[in-house]
Amino acid sequence: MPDRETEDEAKMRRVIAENIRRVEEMLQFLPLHPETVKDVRAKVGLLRTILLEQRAPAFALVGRRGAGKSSLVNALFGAKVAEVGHVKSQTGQGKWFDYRSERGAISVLDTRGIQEGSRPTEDDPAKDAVASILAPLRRKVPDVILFLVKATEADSGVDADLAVLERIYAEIEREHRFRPPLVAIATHCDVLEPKGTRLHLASAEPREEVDEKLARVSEVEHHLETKIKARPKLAPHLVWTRGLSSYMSFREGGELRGDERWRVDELVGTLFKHMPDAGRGTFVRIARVRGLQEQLATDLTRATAVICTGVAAVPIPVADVFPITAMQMALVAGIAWLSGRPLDKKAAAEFLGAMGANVGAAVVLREGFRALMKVVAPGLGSMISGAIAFAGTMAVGAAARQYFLRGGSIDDARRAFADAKAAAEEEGKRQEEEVRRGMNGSPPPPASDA
Ligand SMILES: Nc1nc2c(ncn2[C@@H]2O[C@H](COP(=O)(O)OP(=O)(O)OP(=O)(O)O)[C@@H](O)[C@H]2O)c(=O)[nH]1
Ligand SMILES: [Mg+2]
Repeated sequence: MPDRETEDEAKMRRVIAENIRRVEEMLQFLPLHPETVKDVRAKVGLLRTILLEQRAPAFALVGRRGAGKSSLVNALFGAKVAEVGHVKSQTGQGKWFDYRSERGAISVLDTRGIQEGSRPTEDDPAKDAVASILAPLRRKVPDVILFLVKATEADSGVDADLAVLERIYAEIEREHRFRPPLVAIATHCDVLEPKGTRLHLASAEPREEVDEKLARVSEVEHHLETKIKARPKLAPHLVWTRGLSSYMSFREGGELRGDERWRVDELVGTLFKHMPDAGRGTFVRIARVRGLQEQLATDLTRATAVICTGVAAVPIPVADVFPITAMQMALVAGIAWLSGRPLDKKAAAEFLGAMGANVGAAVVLREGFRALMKVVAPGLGSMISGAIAFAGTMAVGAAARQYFLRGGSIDDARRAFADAKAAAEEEGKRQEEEVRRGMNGSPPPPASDA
């Protein structure tokens, strides 16, 4: 659950929760094939997780002083949230800390001081630096462990760090019976020779210089990967080894002065891939990688469309229209949220209304759902067919992606709506047929006149 929730957001969440509950209740009574119900239930689960059960993603950052742990946190946010540089190494480290922006928080366990090994800490001489990091790992398990090494120092001392990493894995395994994926990162790749060649602006640099630099990056990656693969306790968990640069420069006040990040998007993609759904929504809001926002929004759209097809199979005319519209509104609100906006019911309703041909926002608010229904059910008065519910929902999702994620105008969104609706019609029919086939021996729902 995102922090600092406004009253509006809390209200929107309650509305979504209520609708999800209704849909789940309905599923019990639907004369659907158990397999279909299972599928719809799984999709409802995804919706619930993304929209209602979001939490901060949790990363453990393992790396020695100056490896670039704080810089990496800033690189993920694209803003200064962590203090970079030469803050004096503190003893008694090892606490989960929530770095936050208005878009959400990432929970980080910073292992600063870990390479100081077994030197006792001031406040508790019985504990060494590693032990002080193991304690918080018992309280909370990281989604992913990130191991950071300076590209220029990948040769020296990596073995000592990896020994610490093994202890960390052993502790997590013992405590949680879980082994988080391991992502190995060579930081500071921008300062590899030829130093002046800018990897983040590679197309503007001489080809052979870039190639030379990339060859050095590969060398470091290979070295790092070989070291990790040689350790049977770590090797099975390693999912990614890459060199990158997280260098960003900020003015006193925190505004961005220079951005030399290279391959951070790739890292974001990897972290996204290897974290549970509950952290994904918050993560794509923070990291703002368009492709991942789109991916999650597309998953949500499809899930909602399938749910609506199932709901449309309820043989009670009024029962289906309300939840379908409500689910679509939740979808719009969810996509807007993924883009970084707050969850906002009014904005979602206005947007849905604007997608209906002549339905202005004011009318929508005054007439409420009756007006909204025109969007999905032009021939209202009877049931919505599953095919229309499916295509309409796919259209709503496409329009919301166009508007909220790609910054299109309302007109662009309308066009996306129309295109997606036409494109989804065939699939809608297939989906509906599937639902009908799934109805065990019960009569098919009355045909729609739309
Ligand atoms: N050129 C370059 N500099 C980097 C990169 N990552 C970090 N730095 C710089 O390296 C120094 C140390 O980075 P930090 O992010 O503070 O490192 P840290 O691991 O958090 O260090 P401690 O908190 O002391 O353990 C800072 O001056 C950063 O600006 C990078 O990818 N490229
Ligand atoms: Mg730091």
